[in-house]
Amino acid sequence: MALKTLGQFIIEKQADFPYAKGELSRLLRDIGIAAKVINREVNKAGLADILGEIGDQNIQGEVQKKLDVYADEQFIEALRRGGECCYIASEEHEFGIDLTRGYHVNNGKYMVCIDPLDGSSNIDLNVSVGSIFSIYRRKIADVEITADEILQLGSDQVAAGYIIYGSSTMLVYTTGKGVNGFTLDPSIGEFCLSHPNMKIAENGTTYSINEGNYLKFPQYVKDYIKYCQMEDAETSRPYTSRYIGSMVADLHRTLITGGIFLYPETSSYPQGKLRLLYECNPMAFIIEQAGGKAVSGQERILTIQPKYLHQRSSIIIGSRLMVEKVQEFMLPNYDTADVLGKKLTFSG
Ligand code: AHM
Ligand code: MG
Repeated sequence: MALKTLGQFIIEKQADFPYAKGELSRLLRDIGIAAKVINREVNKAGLADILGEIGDQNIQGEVQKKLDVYADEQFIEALRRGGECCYIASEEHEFGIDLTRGYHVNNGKYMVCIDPLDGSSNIDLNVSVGSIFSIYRRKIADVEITADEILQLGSDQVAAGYIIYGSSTMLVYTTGKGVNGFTLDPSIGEFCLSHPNMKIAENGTTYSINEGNYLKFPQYVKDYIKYCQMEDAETSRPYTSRYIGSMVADLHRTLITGGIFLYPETSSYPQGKLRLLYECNPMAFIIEQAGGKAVSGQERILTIQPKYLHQRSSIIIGSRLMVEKVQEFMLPNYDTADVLGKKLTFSG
């Protein structure tokens, strides 16, 4: 069977957007190019010290950068050169980057939020890391950009995706018409369609949460964890626990095998830890497009009004029935004792 590259696929899909003149396609292409360059560096992460000649310089005399800074620079340069993006919000920058000013002026229609290298604390451990992106259209063109123009609802995203740098490198994205996954074929240097029309199972048997925070969780999360651990043949419990600590990797598994991922509010992070604009919203868009669900408390992630750029949110995301089960545990009149069995007692 002939391989379909990301570039070919994007062009084919352009017909889905009658109003578009190819700008979004070019923007996605630019992101794909940045992803390949970042992939190359991530792949040789363990060699960084060996390849650098003196101190922090590599053999080309370039200063060696931490990979998350490097990834950030690659995305910004690719978006600046591509010309379709006018504004970038990145995890690595306190303020948004206005590309309508500076040495290469862009007046493109699109604004992009990025987490250039998510889970970067895992980089030295050879554990999968990822990049996440979220794309919005400018609401009002032809006027000067203001910083809060990027504070749109997640439901306004025109596209979102992630790249996982794992045992193979994949790019998964949606433009609101389903989710498609592409695997990088290193022999030809192209992302090739490998996972068309991805769907998440309605239910699953894997839960993913940093259980080290157990004592800091609200009661409904503690109760849900106990529920996952209890034996019940009918619902295939106890469930399996899997937590990599790299959101992209944990959600990629959740998308493929079904399951649930939680990063709830904790006593250390009362609003949740993960960032709404470039972590929760893009992942929520992808998982919803695959048939799953993503909420913060009882609220859909995609309808939370962002108030500032690095806003955090709690998130419960994955297979629809599992997310809805956690939401039941939140209800004030929910009879937890009845569900979990009266003989169990909970402490902490
Ligand atoms: P980062 O953007 O600084 O890499 O942090 C985000 C990461 C996510 O990838 C992951 O889900 C989470 O932080 C893990 O946090 P914790 O170590 O508290 O479980
Ligand atoms: Mg991150």
